[in-house]
Amino acid sequence: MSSPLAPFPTQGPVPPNPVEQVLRMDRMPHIWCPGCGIGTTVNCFTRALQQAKLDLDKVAVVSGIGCTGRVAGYVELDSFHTTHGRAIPFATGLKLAKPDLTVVVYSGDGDLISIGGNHFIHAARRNVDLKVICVNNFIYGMTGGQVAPTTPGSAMTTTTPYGCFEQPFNLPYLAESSGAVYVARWTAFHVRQITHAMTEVFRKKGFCFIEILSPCPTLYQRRNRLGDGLAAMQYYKESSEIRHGANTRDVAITYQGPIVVGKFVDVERPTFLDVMNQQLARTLDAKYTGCVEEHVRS
Ligand SMILES: Cc1ncc(C[n+]2csc(CCOP(=O)(O)OP(=O)(O)O)c2C)c(N)n1
Ligand code: SF4
Repeated sequence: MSSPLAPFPTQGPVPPNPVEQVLRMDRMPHIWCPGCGIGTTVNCFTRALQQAKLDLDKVAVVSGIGCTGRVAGYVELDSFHTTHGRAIPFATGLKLAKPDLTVVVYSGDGDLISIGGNHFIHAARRNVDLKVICVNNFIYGMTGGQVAPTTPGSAMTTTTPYGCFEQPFNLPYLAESSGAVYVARWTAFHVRQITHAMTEVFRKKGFCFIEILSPCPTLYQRRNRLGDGLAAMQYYKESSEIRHGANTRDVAITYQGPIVVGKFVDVERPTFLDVMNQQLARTLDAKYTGCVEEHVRS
């Protein structure tokens, strides 16, 4: 029986890879381990940028520190690799100084929710117009696999050798209750849905949060004897249930348990800049020009 797939061409010019246009190819090979899910999310990100037809000169990526934090260094955009936990305050400053930019924060669960947790809740409360992408591998990857505020109960990490006994954050619930206007969760298996979600948030104003569950075969999978990156993908595929609009209270993750994915929140609320402009115009009347850029610079 003949194969339904066309044979991969082995001769002739290699077609250009559309993703490469958005990557700093001179920095390749990247540092991520085989089977790590971070690169998969970056692939989705580059495709979403192209699908949303954004002017790439008006997109900035801000990362903190960690394996995920390295994303900023690999994208051919104005990108900033900041300090640990400070991606959100840096991005907030950038957005307030240059309101016409699409500002993306791309970081790990430890960076965003542990050391950066306070910044996260306040930026969501203020509805700062940031697109926050959180790669959640349930662990501190870069520093050797310590427990994170997302590590599920009973999971092994270097700092919980008898199993984690802390209650992890349910990130979609945290984001929604802090004030995020868009909240979604996908896994590294759901590449089309991730790309779609990223495209949606590029078009939306306000604090948008996408959590992406992602394998860390080197630390999380290995310590828990969960197999390689492919085994993690199999787990995501078999255990995920798409439930758009699910109550975020009900989407907490348990160790190797079911995973609720989907778009949970998509609402409208005035952004920090909208409210600030209204308030200052009301108070200062004609003296207020409404040009935030000028005010910040003067
Ligand atoms: C102030 C400060 N504290 C601690 C560290 C060490 N550190 C670097 S990355 C990191 C955690 C990274 O975990 P996560 O954000 O989950 O990213 P991953 O590496 O898993 O992608 C820590 C604790 C640091 N660089 N700076
Ligand atoms: S240590 Fe884990 S998170 Fe970091 S690159 Fe390797 S697999 Fe990815």
